[in-house]
Amino acid sequence: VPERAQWFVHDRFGMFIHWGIYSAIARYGRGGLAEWSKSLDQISEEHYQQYFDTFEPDLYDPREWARMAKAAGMKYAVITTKHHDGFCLWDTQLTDYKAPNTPAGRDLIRPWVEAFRAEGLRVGFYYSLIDWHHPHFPVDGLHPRREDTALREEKRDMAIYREYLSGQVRELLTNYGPIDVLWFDFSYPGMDWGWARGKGHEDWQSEQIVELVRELMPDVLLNNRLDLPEAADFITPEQVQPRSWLTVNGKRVTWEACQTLNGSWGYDRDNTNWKSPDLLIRMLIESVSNGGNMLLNVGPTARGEIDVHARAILQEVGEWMKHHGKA
Ligand code: FUL
Repeated sequence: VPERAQWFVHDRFGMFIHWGIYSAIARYGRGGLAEWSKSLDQISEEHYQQYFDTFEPDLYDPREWARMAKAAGMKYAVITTKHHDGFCLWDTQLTDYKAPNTPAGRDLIRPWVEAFRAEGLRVGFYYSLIDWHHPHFPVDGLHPRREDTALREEKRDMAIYREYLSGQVRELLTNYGPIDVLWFDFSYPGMDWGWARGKGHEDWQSEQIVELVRELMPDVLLNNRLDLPEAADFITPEQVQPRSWLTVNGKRVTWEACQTLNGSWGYDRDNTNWKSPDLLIRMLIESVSNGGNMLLNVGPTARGEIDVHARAILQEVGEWMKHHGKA
């Protein structure tokens, strides 16, 4: 394990936070993932706009989130600065599609970073490579084909989107102090980006993204979703529980299983499929005993609250952690 990842393999337990205007939809898309609603339920740009126009997180108190994470025994946290819908929680200068232009009226990432740092937690940024809002994002193979798809594809220029992407990465790595994890999502080796565009890292020019990241912040940890295995500090099994130490080409690697509380990443109001604290603790133990981390997700509401069920679960996990000297 390289020097920069020492803390990661020691700390082991983190909080994942999926929050955005999709949190207001608060229900699952067809695949069961609330944050995918726009794509899976084929919500039009015009219709989706209402969630932007009414995004007002009056209960948002990142200090409370940070206290909750800490009390649960978590040592770091990763938040969605931008998810696939393209909405940005920070005050980016590169698009108007951002929290300061909603009724929220401000950068929501800055106070988040300050609050988590103040509780002694490390901070990470999730950043979506996919962007359903950007006019130059290639319509990808996962996005349902619509009537206007061909037309939209024709006009797209990946080079413009790449500029945007690296510009935003630059903002995130220069305006918020040291960041511990950069969690890109997603492009995998061999993934086919569909009709209009090439495949994976060549299209993203992931090598250049990595170069930029390393120039700006040599010690930030990078996940493996840039389709560039050699640049990854850790790999990210999703919603599966590895039962042994994960390997790549026969070599043990650093890994982090990301897990949901109820199957959805984004807030899903009617979903009562909660994992029990007992199960989650076992999953954490299973991860750690096999050399892995667990990044456990919460999906706050559009008002900015971590809902009462999630809170109760975290609290119980925290009691176990405390009892075992881990919190
Ligand atoms: C996936 C995304 O598509 C999901 O919405 C979620 O963010 C998960 C952690 O990664 O690839």
